[in-house]
Amino acid sequence: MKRVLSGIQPSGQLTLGNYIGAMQNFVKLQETHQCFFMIVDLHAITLPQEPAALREQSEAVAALFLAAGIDPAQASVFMQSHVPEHAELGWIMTTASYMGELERMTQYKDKSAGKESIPAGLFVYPTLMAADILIYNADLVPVGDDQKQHLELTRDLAQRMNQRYDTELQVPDPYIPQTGARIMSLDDASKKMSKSNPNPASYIALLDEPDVIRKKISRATTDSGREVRYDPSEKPEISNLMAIYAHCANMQVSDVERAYEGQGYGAFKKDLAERVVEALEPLQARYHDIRQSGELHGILRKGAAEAREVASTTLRHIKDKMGFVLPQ
Ligand code: ATP
Ligand code: LTN
Repeated sequence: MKRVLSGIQPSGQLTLGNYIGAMQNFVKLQETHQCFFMIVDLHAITLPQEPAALREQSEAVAALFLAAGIDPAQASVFMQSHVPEHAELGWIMTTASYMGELERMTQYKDKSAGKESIPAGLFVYPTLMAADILIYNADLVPVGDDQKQHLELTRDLAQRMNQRYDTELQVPDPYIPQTGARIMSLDDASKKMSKSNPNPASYIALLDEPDVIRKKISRATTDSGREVRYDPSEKPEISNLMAIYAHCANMQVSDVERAYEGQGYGAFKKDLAERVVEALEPLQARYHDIRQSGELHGILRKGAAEAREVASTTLRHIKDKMGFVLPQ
């Protein structure tokens, strides 16, 4: 069975962008692949996190994975920090990478822009991500569009290691949705929807109450004109809302366009809010059940044990090939 690995940072409340860009594919792929899905807490601390918030958000992301439909009997769900092999291979991958290639990463450039002192962890972030993926020899990595560049670096690092040390690391492929790979911010369609945006009106959190969702959608900015037409370059704002609609209602954007022919933005946005509420309600109900059930930690323990079995074998293989004296 081919392998899949992906992760989401517990750096805030998960948004519809995370759901549409990544989690919906996690759920789909678990049917046909051996899957590892983790909460990347070691990545989240590349920007300062308040300890109580980090703990709460990490548990919330784990519960949301399950609420979205990830089945712990089919996929391994775990905290990155519970598998210490990630940090160790992360260091090895840092030594295999060059400053120049890390300096080119747009996520690094965006997140460090305007900062007086740039945390070193932000800079080496992609080498830890490469370790996350290579340690499972993942074939596929379901992510949103913004992670494409990190995946390319991961592929380069895998090939470099294979050439230099004769390791047999799998060179992974990204798995990116055709529409919805980049859900944009509700207040500015030139920026991606992001859970760490300080303005909560810019995103829909998966746990937003129905009335909050309705309010955020009614206030979302829209392009001039009134035609509900999918055209991301000419009409980026309405096209973004149409992509959200299509994913929540399980339709094609072309069908959404047809359904709203001759109708204005007002009617469309009203219906969109209801489609989003309907899509999130069952997920929210399951989320609350899971948080109350007390089963989360057992599931994470099992997931980490499954993950460690694979991760420790790969790490041993890499260290052996590199010339480390292995403990006998
Ligand atoms: P942060 O703002 O803290 O960087 P984020 O919201 O970008 O967080 P991540 O944890 O970095 O979320 O991403 C988790 C997954 O969700 C990744 O696969 C990422 O590509 C995807 N993703 C994040 N935002 C979007 C978006 N707006 N549209 C589609 N996919 C997204
Ligand atoms: N860098 C990703 C999160 C992430 C990830 C991974 C995704 C960390 N490790 C491994 C896929 C595979 C992000 O910022 N969205």
